[in-house]
Amino acid sequence: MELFRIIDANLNRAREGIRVVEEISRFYLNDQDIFLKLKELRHQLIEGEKFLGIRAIIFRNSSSDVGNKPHQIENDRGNLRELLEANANRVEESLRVLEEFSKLYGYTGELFKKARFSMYELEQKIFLKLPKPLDYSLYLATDDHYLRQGNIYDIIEQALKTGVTILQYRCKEKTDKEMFVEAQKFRKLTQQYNIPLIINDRLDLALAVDADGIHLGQDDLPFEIAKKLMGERVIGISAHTYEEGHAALLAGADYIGVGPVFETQTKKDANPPCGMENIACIKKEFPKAKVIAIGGIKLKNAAGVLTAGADGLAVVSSILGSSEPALETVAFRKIIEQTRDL
Ligand code: TZP
Ligand code: MG
Repeated sequence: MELFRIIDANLNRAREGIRVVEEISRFYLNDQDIFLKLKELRHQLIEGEKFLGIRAIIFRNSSSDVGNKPHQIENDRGNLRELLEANANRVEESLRVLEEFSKLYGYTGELFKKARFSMYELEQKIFLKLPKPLDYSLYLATDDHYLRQGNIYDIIEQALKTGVTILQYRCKEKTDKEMFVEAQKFRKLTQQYNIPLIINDRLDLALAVDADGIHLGQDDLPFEIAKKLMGERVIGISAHTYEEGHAALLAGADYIGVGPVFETQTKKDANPPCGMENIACIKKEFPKAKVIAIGGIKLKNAAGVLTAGADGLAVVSSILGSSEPALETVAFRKIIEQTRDL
């Protein structure tokens, strides 16, 4: 009888896990083929139960289940790939348990084994179709001051070639038409190097050039409105304080830019430096959140900022103002890779 509880628990776990994965394939990927295969897998479990000749639910006793303890509610969100992995693992493990325990009843467990292998295959298919999470490790933002110089596209190209992982077009004092022309150029350049392009402030411009996302400050459009208009595109929010960062992540921001961490000459209306404390506090509460440090980030302080918990370094003057932007970028990359290995 206790063994039937194991069968019941694992049939449920497998069904529930498949259902989650099914929803990803149905509503996110709109992939009918994968969706139907998962549905079939769920039906195979019903067949498996019949095959064992039991109605497992009869043996359920949730209240005396020693594993039925309330979980700590986590203030955390992963990404779709992580959600897929967690649920596919749950299914695969349950199918393995079903396979092994059904042997105790004199069955080969073949049906569950086959289902497990189908799940491995489907998991891989779905994984490859899901968007790769963005790499925020070296986030370069443009600046009007440097854009006035003719060769800015060359500098940005050098940076994209040598290790910048994300580019933000940030422009405060140009006409819409000028900004559109510049943003289009950055769109082309980033596409060439397969680097995501984020537009600062201007949602209309982001949509007009088909950017990958938008970055909003505390006084820009509210997150909910931006979300409605941006759909699946990335939304990043600037946060000066712990409270602002917390609110932005709870609202659903894909990342937050915390700063200015140090003194900066680049942003004229910048708040006083907030130091690295906020980064560590936010990461403690939201370990999976993407937290990017901005403001006065230099080679000399980069390792400290990453060690405090930042997932990425956002820089303007260090790279754009360098006489050797490619070397500067490579040096940042080296620090990032070294800190990752710690
Ligand atoms: N937001 C906060 S500080 C800053 C922005 C856009 C400017 C960062 O520039 P720099 O040159 O890397 O200090
Ligand atoms: Mg802004």
